[in-house]
Amino acid sequence: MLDLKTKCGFVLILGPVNSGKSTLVNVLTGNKVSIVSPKVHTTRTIIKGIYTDKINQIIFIDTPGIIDNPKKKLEKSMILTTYNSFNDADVCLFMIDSSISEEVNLNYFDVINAKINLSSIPTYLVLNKIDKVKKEKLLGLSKELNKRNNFINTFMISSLKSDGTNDLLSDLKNKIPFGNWLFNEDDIVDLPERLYTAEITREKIFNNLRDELPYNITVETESWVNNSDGSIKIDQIIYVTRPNHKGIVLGKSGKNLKKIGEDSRRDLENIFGTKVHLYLYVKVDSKWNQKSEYYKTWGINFTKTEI
Ligand SMILES: Nc1nc2c(ncn2[C@@H]2O[C@H](COP(=O)(O)OP(=O)(O)OP(=O)(O)O)[C@@H](O)[C@H]2O)c(=O)[nH]1
Ligand SMILES: [Mg+2]
Repeated sequence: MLDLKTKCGFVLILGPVNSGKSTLVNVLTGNKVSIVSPKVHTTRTIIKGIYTDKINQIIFIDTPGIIDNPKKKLEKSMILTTYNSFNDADVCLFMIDSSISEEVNLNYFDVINAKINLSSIPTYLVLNKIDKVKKEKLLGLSKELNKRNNFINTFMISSLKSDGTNDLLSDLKNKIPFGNWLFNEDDIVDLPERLYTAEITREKIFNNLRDELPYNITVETESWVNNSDGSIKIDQIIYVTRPNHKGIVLGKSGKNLKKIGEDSRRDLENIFGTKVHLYLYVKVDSKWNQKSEYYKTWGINFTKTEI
């Protein structure tokens, strides 16, 4: 039976790469749900972060960022996944990095709006990174984008500094429909634990290794054991595509891998509130990014990549 005392809705966060979508999901849910890095295309699939208070349950759908001209198969599949998720949402946040050029942002809007009609569901315009931008620029950008689409509201925020994010959350609570909750009140992320922990390690790879290398890497949780003393033992494999990449991931005397492991373990211990024994192994598999199993675990459609 429909419960009119509770509300429940899906809020999709959509936008160009690096605009701060995952940072916003983490701020709004108050949890580390989705990984963040200064590099583009950090998020590879749909991650659902759950916010619950006494009345409202909002499922924030974080998506892989859009790029103008995707070439690689992984990029195309990721972007297609984003577009396909649009119809699952009650509300959409079109989120951009307001600190980059207005021309680039308007182009992003045109690219995205050509694929999905942003006015077909209630869509907010969210200008992020206002900590780096002058007010006049923000107002100009907001005006131009509002000319192009009938946004139901515009928010200017800094996800990094949690500035304006509470107002956005309050507004969203008014927009989501009445309905029964879909998750338990203490659920924070709708992603299997093994994938979630692999994501945490992938974030450390993005943040510790330079340039293009992280794009050629994936992480798999191979085993997970809950020990009787409450601690968790996790074995993960870091797949690289070339033998020389293995050396770079390891670093001199294993220095890089040690740092990645320490950073990841620290995060995992905070998240799970218990001691974590994390063991990382590096393996070469030149074809990991062409295997359908990989895409399947991530809920990405491998066979269809026409955008
Ligand atoms: N100055 C500033 N930096 C921000 C803000 N929000 C996010 N960032 C930074 O922007 C970078 C990208 O953030 P993400 O949250 O990973 O961006 P994303 O949109 O999820 O990126 P993809 O997953 O690659 O599409 C990170 O270095 C963040 O710390 C903000 O409000 N201000
Ligand atoms: Mg992201």
